[in-house]
Amino acid sequence: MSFSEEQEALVKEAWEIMKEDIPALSLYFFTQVLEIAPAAKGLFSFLKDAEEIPQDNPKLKSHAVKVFKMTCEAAIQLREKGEVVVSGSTLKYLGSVHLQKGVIDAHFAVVKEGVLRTVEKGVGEKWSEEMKGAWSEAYDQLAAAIITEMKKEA
Ligand code: HEM
Ligand code: ISQ
Repeated sequence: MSFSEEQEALVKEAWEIMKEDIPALSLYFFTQVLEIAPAAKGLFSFLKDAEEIPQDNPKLKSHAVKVFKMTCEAAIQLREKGEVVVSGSTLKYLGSVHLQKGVIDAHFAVVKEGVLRTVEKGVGEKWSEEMKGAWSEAYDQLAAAIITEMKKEA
């Protein structure tokens, strides 16, 4: 299935809205991920020794933002090229970070659910099945690229 201009626009539209509320949405994103998989807390350096999710941690925010921005970039590439292309060095870095931290395939579905819930919350009444489909597709393709790299390095 190819990725349409409309789908690309839905991903971009959501991110434009979400950008305005990064602190709250970053917190919400981590809360969702940890609600689904509490053990994932131990994987993140800035969470593992904390009692609760820190309310104003720059690392937490920047990590959350990276996941959304990269998914947004994946959507643009999917529409332009029909596939997600992550530059070689970035992909190698992503593969090795996740491998080293002990991330497994199954975690990607958890983070996906966290991404979708956060977009839903972030965009409010603009949320739709079409928007969900567009984010899902872009995330899946990006995740597949990272997982392939992790397998190469394992
Ligand atoms: C680190 C992106 C999926 C757990 C990172 C970093 C990026 C990233 C860019 C490096 C941040 C930095 O050092 O500047 C992504 C993307 C994903 C994804 C785009 C999916 C498409 C996952 C999954 C897990 C995970 C499924 C498992 C829960 C982690 C952990 C770190 C990390 C534990 C290291 C955090 C630390 O510094 O302690 N990720 N990630 N990631 N990611 Fe992911
Ligand atoms: C995975 N990788 C990097 C950052 C993240 C933030 C929240 C949930 C999962 C993540």
